[in-house]
Amino acid sequence: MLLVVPHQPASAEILKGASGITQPLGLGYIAAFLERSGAKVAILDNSIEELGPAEFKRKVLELRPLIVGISVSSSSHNTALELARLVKEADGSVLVAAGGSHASALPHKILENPCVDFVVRGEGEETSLELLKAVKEGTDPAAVKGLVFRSGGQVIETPERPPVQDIDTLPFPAHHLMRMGQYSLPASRRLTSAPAAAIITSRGCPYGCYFCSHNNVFKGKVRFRSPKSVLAEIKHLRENFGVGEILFWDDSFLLDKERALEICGLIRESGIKITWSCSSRVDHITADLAREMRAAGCRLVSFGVESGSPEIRAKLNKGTDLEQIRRAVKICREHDLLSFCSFMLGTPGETEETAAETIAFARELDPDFAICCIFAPLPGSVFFDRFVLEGRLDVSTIDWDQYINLFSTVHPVIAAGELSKDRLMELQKIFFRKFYFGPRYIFRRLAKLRSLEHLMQDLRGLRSIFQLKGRKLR
Ligand code: B12
Ligand code: SF4
Repeated sequence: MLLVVPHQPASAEILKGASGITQPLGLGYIAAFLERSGAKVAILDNSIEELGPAEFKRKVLELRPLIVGISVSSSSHNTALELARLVKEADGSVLVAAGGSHASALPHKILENPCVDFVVRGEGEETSLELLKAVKEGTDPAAVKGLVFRSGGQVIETPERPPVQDIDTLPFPAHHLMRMGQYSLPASRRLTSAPAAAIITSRGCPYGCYFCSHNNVFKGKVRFRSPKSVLAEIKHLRENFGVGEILFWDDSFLLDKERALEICGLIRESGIKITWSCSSRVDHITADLAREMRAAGCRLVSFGVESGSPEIRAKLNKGTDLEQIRRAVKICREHDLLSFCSFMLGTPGETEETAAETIAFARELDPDFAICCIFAPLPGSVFFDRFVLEGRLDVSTIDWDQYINLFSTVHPVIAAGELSKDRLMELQKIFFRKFYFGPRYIFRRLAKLRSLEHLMQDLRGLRSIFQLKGRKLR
């Protein structure tokens, strides 16, 4: 099986400079799971390799896989389907399976494309293995849970695949199949000059923010890896790939406080010197936790703040308030942890006044880094379903390239509140200008610069912000 990450759409041209590209963990898990059962697997990350059509077809012909599995997120929908077409052009007998967040939310829509043979819904490890066996042995894929496919002019949807219960039983992602040296962390999250890698230590999130699509893949209750398994992966990355910096990509790394404390304790006891960062909800970080995290090598915590307007926050069902956000950033400051806050403009109900509240709140909070996305209703989220139901979004005509919502070079997909698309793009620029180009911020960043590497990292981030200033919309 050949597992493919599609290249980024053209609308991500500015984003690419700042966002970095981290290891494709989802495909890495599937590859390792298949290899453990004796299958031959390869990973082609085209967001890194950027093979053109001819080279990609050559690669397919050279590897001759039974199945090409393509990861589909909303923003990579178009490039994913372009690759599916190229697979069929190269060799019509190779089967194409699509999986990932977007494919799991809209499997029937994806299957309308004749170049896609199967859609894998939800977690892909067990379903991919069973599908590969069925194809190899010529048995009926209808017996494989978690699939949607065409058969005899009909679309067959097999029963849902239950998520893997004990995620400690999964092998580590197949790093040996990735070009480890070519990955990089987002500009604002890069903390050292050491080789860096991403790890995911839990699956799922128990909250229900209306803009979020986390339930597409990790349904049901949250599952955690044991602290021991997390430490073993850190050691593995350090020993085999020289990794000195880790980004934990969990939706909320601090969700289980005891487990987070245990992970910190194990890192300290092991004597491994590793720098790391994670994401958390603002209501999960506490002073004692922050102290332990700092002592274990954590340098940055990222928070989803979204809006500075209480009225908009209620509409998002975020379940946290402005006071909790202020507290979280203060805890970071007091414990020498950098804070990174993500904001969003253009959600349902947004007005000039609420957008101004968000920009003012970002400045008041004054975290070390801030980004501001323009809202895009993700398939699988409450907002997406609402807009489709209200006739404000038509799934057949959406341009998925518009789903790049940070530094995009095309208009956002929808003006969900009272502000026009042009005004939202203007306000996004104003957000970055006001946040990053105030004298207080510049002075503080300069005071915190520790090395040439830090300076280079700041300059990379700034370059994208400058590009935003002069961006020409397609
Ligand atoms: C890391 C990450 C990123 C990294 C990507 C790095 C990388 N190489 O993977 C960066 C920062 C670049 C990124 C960017 C964006 N991201 Co992102 N990201 C994540 C995050 C936090 C973790 C992904 C991960 O590793 N998960 C762990 C693995 C195990 O799960 P998985 O990837 O889903 O894979 C499993 C299944 O999906 C399935 N599967 C996946 N692919 C395939 C393929 C086949 C063939 C098969 C059979 C199965 C299969 O099997 C896997 C194993 O079980 C997720 C949230 C989350 N918790 O997953 C959001 C998430 C994937 N991102 C999301 C979004 C919206 C974006 C952006 C559009 C945001 C933006 N500001 O523009 C961009 C677009 C990027 C792009 N070009 O597609 C959404 C996706 C929604 C959607 N409908 O597509 C998510 C779900 C966040 C959310 N809660 O809404 N992201
Ligand atoms: S935004 Fe974060 S907290 Fe809210 S549902 Fe998504 S992953 Fe969970």
